[in-house]
Amino acid sequence: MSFINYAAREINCKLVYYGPGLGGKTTNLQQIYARIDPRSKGKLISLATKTERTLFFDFLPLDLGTVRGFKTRFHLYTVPGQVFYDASRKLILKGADGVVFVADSQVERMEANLESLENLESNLAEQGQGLDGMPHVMQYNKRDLLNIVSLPDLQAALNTRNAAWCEACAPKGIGVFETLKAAAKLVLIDLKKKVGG
Ligand SMILES: Nc1nc2c(ncn2[C@@H]2O[C@H](COP(=O)(O)OP(=O)(O)OP(=O)(O)O)[C@@H](O)[C@H]2O)c(=O)[nH]1
Ligand SMILES: [Mg+2]
Repeated sequence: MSFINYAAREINCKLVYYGPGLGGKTTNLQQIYARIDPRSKGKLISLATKTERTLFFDFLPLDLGTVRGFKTRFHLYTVPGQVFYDASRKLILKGADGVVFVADSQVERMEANLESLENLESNLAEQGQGLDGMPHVMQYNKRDLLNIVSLPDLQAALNTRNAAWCEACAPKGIGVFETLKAAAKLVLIDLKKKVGG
């Protein structure tokens, strides 16, 4: 649910990075944060456990240019991927304008990918939404590792809706901005539809 601030001529959009634990969501945000123009970013807030796993959320307000005189500001969040943090995921997903699903390409994480995708769909359903109506991008992360699932198999298993997708190696910044740009574009197209033009 984007928030349009007419006084400030600013559109605020919420983009949520979703996916299985240790898939690379937080790494995506860290890379974006490290590489973006300091003038266009806010503070990166990270609440992590002692072992560096995200407990609650990362938050990065980010300006991505102007749309018809309105500045677009994207707020990026990551959910905690570990199965038992579902309450946090539900909270963070509320009001999302778009979702990036960060899948872990490793063969042994396919089940976790599928479980997380199902969890995303059921949490969206709870708030009266579906993945079909939600602008989203599939990111196939960890392409640098050896024991990974082929692209066609990932697509067949995870991208049955034929959403935009991107291969990535998040710690090296590969695919990170491509994913963000694709997601931001979809969110803005959706927003234009909703405001009628
Ligand atoms: N080799 C490799 N390692 C990666 C890649 N992306 C992330 N990692 C590593 O995987 C680990 C987990 O990454 P995070 O970004 O913390 O994963 P997360 O999805 O935020 O995990 P949760 O917060 O538990 O949901 C870190 O050690 C990262 O450096 C990748 O593309 N290749
Ligand atoms: Mg994390």
